[in-house]
Amino acid sequence: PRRILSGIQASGALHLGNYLGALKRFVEMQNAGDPCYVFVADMHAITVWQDPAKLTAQTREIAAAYLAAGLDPSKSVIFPQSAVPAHAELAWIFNCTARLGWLDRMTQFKEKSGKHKERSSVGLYTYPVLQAADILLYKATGVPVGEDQKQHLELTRDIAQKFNNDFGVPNFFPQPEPMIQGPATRVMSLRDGTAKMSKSDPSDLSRINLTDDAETIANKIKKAKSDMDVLPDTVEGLEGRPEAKNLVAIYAALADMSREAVLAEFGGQGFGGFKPKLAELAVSSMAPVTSEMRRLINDPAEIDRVLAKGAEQARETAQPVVDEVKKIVGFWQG
Ligand code: AQP
Repeated sequence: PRRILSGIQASGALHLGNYLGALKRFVEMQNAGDPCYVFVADMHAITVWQDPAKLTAQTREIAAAYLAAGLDPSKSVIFPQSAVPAHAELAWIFNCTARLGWLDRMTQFKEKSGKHKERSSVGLYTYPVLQAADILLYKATGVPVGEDQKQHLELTRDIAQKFNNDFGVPNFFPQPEPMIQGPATRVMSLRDGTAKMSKSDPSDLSRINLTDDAETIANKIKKAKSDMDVLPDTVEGLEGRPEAKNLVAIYAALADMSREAVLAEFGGQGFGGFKPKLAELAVSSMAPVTSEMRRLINDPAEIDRVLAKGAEQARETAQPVVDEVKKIVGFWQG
């Protein structure tokens, strides 16, 4: 089987993009029988300022979302990144493998640092190197992520290859495959079909949060930007209509249908008919997840038990790999 690894940053509220692009996919892979390592990326979160008291709560919140979405701690290893020191150790070694020129090309850094590059943390710049360590430490072969992470995954593959070449250890690190599949690899803003749905968008109407109640979800879909035309019969007919394309993709992902099948059902109808159906579907598929998430957040002891057990299992897998890497690099062995 493939070994699956993925994570989500502990940096605030999760949205529908994270749910469809990441969370839901982890659960599908777990249920297909692939061993899954799923972590809460608290070390990635602090690449931008995080209030320490909130960071702990946010870490539990992501863990609660994993469990609520259907990850099962008896099948998947769920852990906080910082509880496994090998992530930081391997990231340092990879900082010495990766080239400045490679990192200079990363578009996410350019977007997130914006006009304030000089004032960004060094961690934000080397973020993709830590991500490479996260993945290769477990010799993961499959990484389910959204479209926005594709470039970072390519960097991970470059780092794996250069490490193997530099130290003459062919195939020591595998080449992990990005698993960017399904109808919702890039969920767009509800206010602008050309911008990614993102937690940093100042407009709350642009996204559906996993903590939104049914009424809020329905209202946001009602207010979502759309156009005056009816829905087309074919996927090609969605080209040039970014908002329509996004709403159809969201419907397809939530209903586990292809976009073709959605259009076979709704082609010829206007948004006045489609939006209420989408709202109904969004509420009915998200409500069980959000209510279970709320229950778990009120029971931190249960979450902490899961994270402690997961951290122990993750350390057991990671430690021999990092020990081997240190030997390969030539670090002194006592
Ligand atoms: N809009 C999206 N559509 C599909 N997948 C998405 N992901 C994020 N946004 C979308 C996927 O969610 C996983 C977790 O990503 P993260 O921890 O890196 O969170 P993020 O990218 O910081 O989330 P945001 O909202 O995009 O944050 P900002 O606003 O800070 O940029 C990843 O698999 C990601 O691909």
